[in-house]
Amino acid sequence: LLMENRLWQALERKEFELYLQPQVELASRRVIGAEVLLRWHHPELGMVGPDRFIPIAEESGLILPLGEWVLQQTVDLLSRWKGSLRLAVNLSARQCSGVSLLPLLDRLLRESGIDPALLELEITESAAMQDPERSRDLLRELRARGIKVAIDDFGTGYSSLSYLKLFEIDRIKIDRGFVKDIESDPNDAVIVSATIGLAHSLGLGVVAEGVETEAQVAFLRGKFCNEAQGYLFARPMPVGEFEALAGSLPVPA
Ligand code: G
Ligand code: G
Ligand code: G
Ligand code: MN
Ligand code: NA
Repeated sequence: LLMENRLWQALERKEFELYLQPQVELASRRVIGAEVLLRWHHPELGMVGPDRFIPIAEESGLILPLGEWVLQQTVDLLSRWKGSLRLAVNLSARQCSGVSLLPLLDRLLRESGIDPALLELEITESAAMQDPERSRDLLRELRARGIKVAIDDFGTGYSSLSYLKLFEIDRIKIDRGFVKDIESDPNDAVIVSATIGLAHSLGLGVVAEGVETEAQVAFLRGKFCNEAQGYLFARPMPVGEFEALAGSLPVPA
């Protein structure tokens, strides 16, 4: 409860900050965008990661005003950048099942005039499968507005393939749990390879998450994986650092 109260104050006190983790085109290593990852500067605890506060925010309902703040900040960045770089925002289950997301996005798109295709929303299988019918309608509405939709942590849910059949999406993010051991674990190599092939066959983009080694890059390029994200390229970083990096492409490995 203490943590919960502090979280509500944190929003008013502007203790949250967007961090951006670059996403690169694998063939060129050019930065093509970033995933938005929230950070909390707690006055006593220091930097607190989202794994520790997103579940509490989700439980308490704070995720709605917090998620709105994240989307507003993200759209402000896209508006300031005027084109080319994409930003991907994580949506929680509560944001997907609520009624406020579409009106919020409509307002943000109208006020900013940004190209909706530069905004991508990441939804995990487990969040979408809490209410599949509703999620299907939501994703359809998002895509009707030109907003991109990615499945996050693909392969870790209980229904990845039915998800592909049920939902209209633009991109698959291969969970880093599969990428981690592609060099050493033949099963993971097969799973990643098949997922990339599946994405291509369905006309979807594919991002490999958690790329940490050149050997992983070589494997992924060999399978024609389009895009990647991971510590090899860059860790999540403050917006100013990302802007400096994106101004000096490509990323040195
Ligand atoms: O950087 P990492 O520790 O940065 O992020 C951990 C998890 O927190 C990720 O799985 C990510 O999906 C989640 N997360 C990060 N930022 C946000 C956010 O703004 N909203 C939601 N709902 N989840 C987030
Ligand atoms: O405008 P310029 O040629 O410097 O842009 C270089 C790259 O940085 C482009 O890919 C551009 O899209 C990207 N970029 C977009 N907005 C910004 C920004 O606000 N700051 C920086 N440094 N780069 C940006
Ligand atoms: O939403 P999602 O769970 O996919 O969020 C990405 C998470 O993965 C964040 O916590 C981010 O900090 C983390 N991450 C990003 N790149 C790497 C990486 O190369 N290795 C590891 N171990 N974690 C990563
Ligand atoms: Mn994500
Ligand atoms: Na993920």
